[in-house]
Amino acid sequence: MFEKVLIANRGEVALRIHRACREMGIKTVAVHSEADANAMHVRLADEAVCIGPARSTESYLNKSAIISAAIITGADAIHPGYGFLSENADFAEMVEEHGITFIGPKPEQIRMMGDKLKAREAAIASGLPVIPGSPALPDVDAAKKWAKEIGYPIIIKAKAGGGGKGMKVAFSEDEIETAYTMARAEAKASFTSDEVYMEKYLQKPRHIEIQVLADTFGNVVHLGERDCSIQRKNQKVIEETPSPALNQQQREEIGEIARKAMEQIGYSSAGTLEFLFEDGKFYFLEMNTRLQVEHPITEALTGIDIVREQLRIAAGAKLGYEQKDISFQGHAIECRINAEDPETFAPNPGKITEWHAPGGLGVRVDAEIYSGYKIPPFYDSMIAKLIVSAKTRNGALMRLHRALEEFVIDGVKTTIPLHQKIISQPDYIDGIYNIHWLEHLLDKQK
Ligand code: MV4
Repeated sequence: MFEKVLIANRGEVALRIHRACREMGIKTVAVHSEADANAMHVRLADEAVCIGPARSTESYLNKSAIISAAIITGADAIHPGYGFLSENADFAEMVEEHGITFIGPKPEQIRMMGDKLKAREAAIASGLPVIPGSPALPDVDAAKKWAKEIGYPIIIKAKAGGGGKGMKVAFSEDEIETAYTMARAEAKASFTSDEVYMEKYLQKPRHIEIQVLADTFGNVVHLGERDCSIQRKNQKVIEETPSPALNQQQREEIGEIARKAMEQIGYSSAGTLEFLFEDGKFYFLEMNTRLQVEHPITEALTGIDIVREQLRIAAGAKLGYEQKDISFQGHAIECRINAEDPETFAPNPGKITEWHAPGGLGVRVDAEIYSGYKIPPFYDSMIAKLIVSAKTRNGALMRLHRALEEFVIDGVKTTIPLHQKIISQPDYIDGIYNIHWLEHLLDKQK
């Protein structure tokens, strides 16, 4: 096992990784920007290195500063967390070139999944169901030809995309030219490539993802699904598992399909396969090769520490269990709590004057906040994750009401009132929602 791991991240995920390392007897190195000198992950780590100014391009995205910090402190592995450099194949490669282990999949796998068209091809080859779609579209005429073939409505996506950027929908041929031109321009502005492709547009899907774990010996297990349909502007707000939309047969089928596909691809580490689910059918969307924000709800059902497994796999250990050894117990829901105005969603950084996290049976709070902590204005506004679990969905919902009520965060506005509103809606209570549900709810209340 590693002796010392450098955590190339900040916020709750830095603390999350530190906790897994501590329990495994691994020493930790925190890296931080000048703005994060007082952060909890910096205080708890065995060592800390300042890697640059507040702006993340000069600190948390500064590859050579991070690798230098690892060399200076003698860290034998780097965990990238989520966001920042976590899905940067060049960084993973650079880390390995310096004789340091990158805690994640091989750079080639990160690179392949980062190219949405290549990921789609790999998905098809490994038996995953995909949405009817096109190859790369060189011009508007090709776009029109493929749209006729696929049938309207269609969606044009960036090959190097993800996260919803550069996506344009067209409902008929007269909308194609604008959609194509705009998608291409957005892709050029945001990504390394301006190539685009097309898929049939699904109008009311749910977003369901499958968590997998794979070791470097070809052993793969899936850890079930997460329903992440409650989102706003491509940012997830609440996630739950199991999905209220699936029956046991659908759940086992998609889990097994995902597991076999990962075997076929030769994937290793933790990963997540994203699907759209509509009218009883799954369609592969993309794969995330990193630890995800919402991983704790899966941990709540399976009892498996996903970060610990990432560390073990990266150190060359075998999974040591099979699919049949994994059991799923109860129901879990996660709320992402942001320092934002709950109505306008304007970021609201500042000093936390009072902090009291809820507790009790089935309640987990992942955050790195303390009373008196000053949230810096330079980063993502997520300040805490509240994860509740219980034997049933209703039990988890009741517990979530209780825990949200108990939460005290003073000094900044937070999205706690938004969560209270969402979980009081009859449709949410009944589990009836799709990826547009929250945005519709917010529109209605304007
Ligand atoms: C789609 C889609 C409908 N049909 N593809 C958005 C983020 C990117 N990862 C893929 N996305 C979508 N792709 C087809 N063919 C709808 C979305 C989408 C979405 C997907 C998942 C979660 C939230 C979403 C919000 C808006 C659109």
